[in-house]
Amino acid sequence: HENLHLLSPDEIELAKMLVEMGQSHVFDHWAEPGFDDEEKKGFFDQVARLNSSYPGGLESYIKTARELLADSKAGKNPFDGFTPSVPKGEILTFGDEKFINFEESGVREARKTAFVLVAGGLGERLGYNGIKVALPAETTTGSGFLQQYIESILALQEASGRLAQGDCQTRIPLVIMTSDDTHTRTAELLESNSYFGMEPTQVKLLKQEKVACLDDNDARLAVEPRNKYRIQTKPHGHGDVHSLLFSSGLLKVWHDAGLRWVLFFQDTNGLLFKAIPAALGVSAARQYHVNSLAVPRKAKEAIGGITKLTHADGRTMVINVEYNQLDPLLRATGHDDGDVNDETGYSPFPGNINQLILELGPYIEELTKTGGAIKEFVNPKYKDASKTSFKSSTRLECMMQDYPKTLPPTARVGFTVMDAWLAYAPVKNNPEDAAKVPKGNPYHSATSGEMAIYRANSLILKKAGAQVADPVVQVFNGQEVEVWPRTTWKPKWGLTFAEIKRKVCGSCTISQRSTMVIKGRDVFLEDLSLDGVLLIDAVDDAKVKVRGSVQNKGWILENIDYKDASVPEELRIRGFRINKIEQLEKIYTEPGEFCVEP
Ligand code: UGB
Repeated sequence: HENLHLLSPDEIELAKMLVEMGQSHVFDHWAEPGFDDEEKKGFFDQVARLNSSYPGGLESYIKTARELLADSKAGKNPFDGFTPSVPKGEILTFGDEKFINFEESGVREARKTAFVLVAGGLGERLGYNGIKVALPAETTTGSGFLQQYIESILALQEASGRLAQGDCQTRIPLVIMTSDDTHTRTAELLESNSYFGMEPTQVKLLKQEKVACLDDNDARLAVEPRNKYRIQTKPHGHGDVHSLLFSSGLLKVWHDAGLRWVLFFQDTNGLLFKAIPAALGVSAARQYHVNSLAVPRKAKEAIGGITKLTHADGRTMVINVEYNQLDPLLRATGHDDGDVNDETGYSPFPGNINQLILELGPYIEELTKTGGAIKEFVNPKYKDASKTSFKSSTRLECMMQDYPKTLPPTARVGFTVMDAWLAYAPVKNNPEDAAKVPKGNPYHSATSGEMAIYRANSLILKKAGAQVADPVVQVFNGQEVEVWPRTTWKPKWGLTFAEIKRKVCGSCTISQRSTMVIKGRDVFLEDLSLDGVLLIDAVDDAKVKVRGSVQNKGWILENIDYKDASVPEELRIRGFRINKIEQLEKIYTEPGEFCVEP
């Protein structure tokens, strides 16, 4: 009370709200007026931010927290009354006619799509000190995840524009959700790399705020241990992306500009854009309001399972069930073995890779009702079985894939299953944890993420008619991986299978120890026999044919130990580095027709 005269009317309102919500303890031990007055202002700035960034404000946050904490204490099953079953969706096989048709229509849809990258997570499991989108997706070219994503969107923009009678005006929007942990470094990465070729106005960064931590089952706000004038905060989860998009006003801008889709994706999946054209094609053909990309999932693998839930009262929904909930849910509903592989060697529940395509119109309609609030959950770590106190403060969390939970039953919620080798290879686990992954399950490490890119490219080239040598098995950082030839290309060279097939002609062969990098749009491989390293870099108007035999000493993968601090962290987490011994490199800086015939 003695500090009241220091406060503005808005601050007094906030103080009242806190007291009414049973939070007067946050003012305990405040110094008398004249002491720490700046800190007190800082406290109200923080409370104002916490209040305005949460749909319904802090009051609503505290109320929801009390309800969810009571449910958690009572051990209430969030799926009470629901029976799980395997839902039906579109299952695609890479390279067949259906796939090629979906890819073509997906490229058409791309110019009506906004892309949203959720990149607010620090990636604690990976133990990398930088931001994950800056990590090289592979070290043959060193190109980072964000660079690859942006180059893929630009390639889609160009290809989509070409199909639409040469529309070169369209600029596909990209939103990146950041957090305090990633914002500055993401902005710097973009600025210092000229936005990787995008118009700066095409890219918008939306920063998510953290939410207040809670000390007990009454949802008492946790005060920072080292600063009594601050409330402790933690990340709220990737579900924030919906309310942020809604409050930014961007959805309306996109709708007015004639866009039809919003595509959400995560920070470290180097394969993602190989799956996007076909998935967009599926959304358009099936008129899905929600289309989740999925891959066959090994039972107990740490990705959610897409599940149909049918309630005793008749309600149904198709939704992601997180990996830690699927097994107990199955056991509780008569599946005594829980989450197990079937005769195919995979769980019957497709694995959610958290790439969602939402139809913009129905999305706006829904968010107008909800304000973008997503069903939350709480996961307190209790001190003991009485569940009365926590080991450390907790907070509410939400996930972007829970968006369909509030949709009416009429909503068309579907999914698209792609081959895992084509669509999904995230970089999430540090070397030690990856080495402990059960045999046969994916490592999801920097090592496996990079190797997956080479494998996917090799398999695509094979399907396009090239003879690509089989991989050898090598061990890096304690992980056994298949090492295929290191073939990579810029997205504009081959965005779809049909395009790649057109550029691989005659009888091409690539040996296992080879590396091939194509940085050019109109590069054609004709009867190429590669045993070594070939690098082609050409401007867009240079048409380059590569023929005949290329042979040289090439580039070799050398093991490194992740504990060796003298090696840069982005290499250590892979367990290898590339020793570049000899290569054939051709660079074309002028338009024209060229032939490489060594
Ligand atoms: N992220 C944010 O932008 N903000 C946040 O507050 C938190 C994360 P994780 P997670 O694909 O393998 C998800 O931590 O949450 C971003 C799905 O829930 O990598 O454990 C972050 O930057 C799960 O169903 O993953 O698991 C990153 O880009 C499964 O699909 C993204 O959100 C799993 O991903 C995901 O964050 C998976």
